[in-house]
Amino acid sequence: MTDLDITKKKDVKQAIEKRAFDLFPIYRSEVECASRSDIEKIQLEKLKKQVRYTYDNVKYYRDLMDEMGVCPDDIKTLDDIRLLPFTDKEVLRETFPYGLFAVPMDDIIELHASSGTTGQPIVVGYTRADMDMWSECIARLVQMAGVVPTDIAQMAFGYGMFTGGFGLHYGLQRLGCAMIPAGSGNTERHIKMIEDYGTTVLIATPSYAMHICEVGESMGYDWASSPLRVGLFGGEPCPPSLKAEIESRMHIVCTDNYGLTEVVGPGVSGECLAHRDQQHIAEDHFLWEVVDPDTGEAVADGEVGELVLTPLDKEGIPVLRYRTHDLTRVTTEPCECGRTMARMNKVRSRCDDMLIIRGTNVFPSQIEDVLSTIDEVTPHYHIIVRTVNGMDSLTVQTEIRPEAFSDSFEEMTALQRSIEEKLKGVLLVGAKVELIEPGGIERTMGKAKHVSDERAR
Ligand code: DLL
Repeated sequence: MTDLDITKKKDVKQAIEKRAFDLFPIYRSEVECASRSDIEKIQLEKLKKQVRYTYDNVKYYRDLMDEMGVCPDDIKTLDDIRLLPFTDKEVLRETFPYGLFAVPMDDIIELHASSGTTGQPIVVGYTRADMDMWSECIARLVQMAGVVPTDIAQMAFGYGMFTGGFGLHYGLQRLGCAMIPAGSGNTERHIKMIEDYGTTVLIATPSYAMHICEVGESMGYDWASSPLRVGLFGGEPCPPSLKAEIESRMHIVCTDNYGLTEVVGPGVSGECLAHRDQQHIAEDHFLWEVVDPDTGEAVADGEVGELVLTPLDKEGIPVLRYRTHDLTRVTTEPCECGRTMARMNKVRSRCDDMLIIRGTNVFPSQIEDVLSTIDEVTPHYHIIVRTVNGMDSLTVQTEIRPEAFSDSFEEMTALQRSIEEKLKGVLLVGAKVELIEPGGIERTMGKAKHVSDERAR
């Protein structure tokens, strides 16, 4: 067992299969492996300070808390967080650009922004201490995937205002990795760089990683003998079937990591290799709650609900109880990997991405799950909702694998009908399936857009 080396591509999968997690380093182990009572002690101490800091420095929160009759001294236990107001993305839009900043611009050293779906951007600012904390969180999560200081890491997230690019960049550098700031796009060049520079770690959205994989294959690149060993994904939901497919076709081990601009960016939580469908939350920096999206009340322990996050030591823009709209459940059971930080289930759906089709609730992730069970189709799909004769009409475009593609009309129609039936069985509402020829669904270099809702509002 001890002769396995997790920096060797050939050994890393075996180490995971043998569950030899002692071979994977744990950075800052004293915090990541602390007892629950120690974690809660750190959280309470930080929460009290953070609420005081926010009240004293952000007029928006001071006015709101005064109106609610809550003061920072009311925070005596972690449960007292429920006395505080929630924050939603709307507030960041309304106070754009700097209304929620707690420090003068002189103390801000970097800005990031997210465009969201409505077009009005939100902007966040980081102080030097924020950047330090952020890099620290990233350095931790990349190590969960077995990244080590000697790795060569190639960035395929976009840089610019997107939080993913620079976030991962600084954290990997903090660990000591050599960063290749390639950015997203120019896919053939990415493959050439992996080979030329001996890249061992690739950072991308899972959609873009899939595309890089396909382009490599079409160029005749042999992923099995490529130096690449680890994929660091995030920024969008990553269905288990997609991760497994990328891992087997690219011969790498991939982790899927979660975060959001308003809270810090990537670094909020990261997948360890012991539980491939969960991510450890950096609980010493982010206090989590899971609430009922309709009532805002806490759900029972371990139940699914909306994740609410409060950064515990952010200086630039210290949001309180941020409503992520992401649906998950959290467990505080210690993990086989040695970490004790709580684990959240991978986010597959948001409370605001539910489609109501002729009165029935449909989550895109349900469609994704059905498609992932069908051998003949690729992970690429697109959902279109329209109004036809005054009624909602749901169309699912799914791309056929080259080896399953046939000129026979009968065969293709039979496949289409069987997918329609499977979808109907799960969604309880009819969907029209369109089979798209191999390569026919548009590829993305960033986050995939799987749904077009073209209904008149
Ligand atoms: O996407 C942060 C990030 C970048 C995380 C790169 C990891 C790697 P935003 O652009 O603000 O920030 O989008 C945040 O994206 O509320 C989730 O709905 C979704 N999201 C992010 N990561 C994941 C993930 C970044 N691993 C929003 N799984 C979040 C599922 C994710 N959804």
